[in-house]
Amino acid sequence: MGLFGAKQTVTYHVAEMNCGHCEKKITTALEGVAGISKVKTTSSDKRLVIEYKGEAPVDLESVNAVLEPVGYVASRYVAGE
Ligand SMILES: [Cu+2]
Repeated sequence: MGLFGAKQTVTYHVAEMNCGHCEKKITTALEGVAGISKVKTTSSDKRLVIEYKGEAPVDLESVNAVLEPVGYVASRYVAGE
C-alpha cells in the first residue's frame, strides 16, 4: 500500500481500444495478473488505468506481455493526447 493507503495507479494509452468490447477484453486479460488489483479502461480516450499493489508500478513491458497476445499494444500515456 502507498502512504496512508492511497491508491497507486499507473495510466497507459491503448491505441486500438475502440469500443466496449475492447475495454472488456483488455480488462479481463489484465485482471488477475500478479500485482494488479484493479483495471479501468475507457475507450473514448483510449486510456488504461491500472491500480497496483506493489512498490513499483506495473511496467509497460509486463502489460504488453499480457495485451499483445489478445491483440493490443499499450504505450506511454500523455495527458491530452
Ligand atoms: Cu472494440
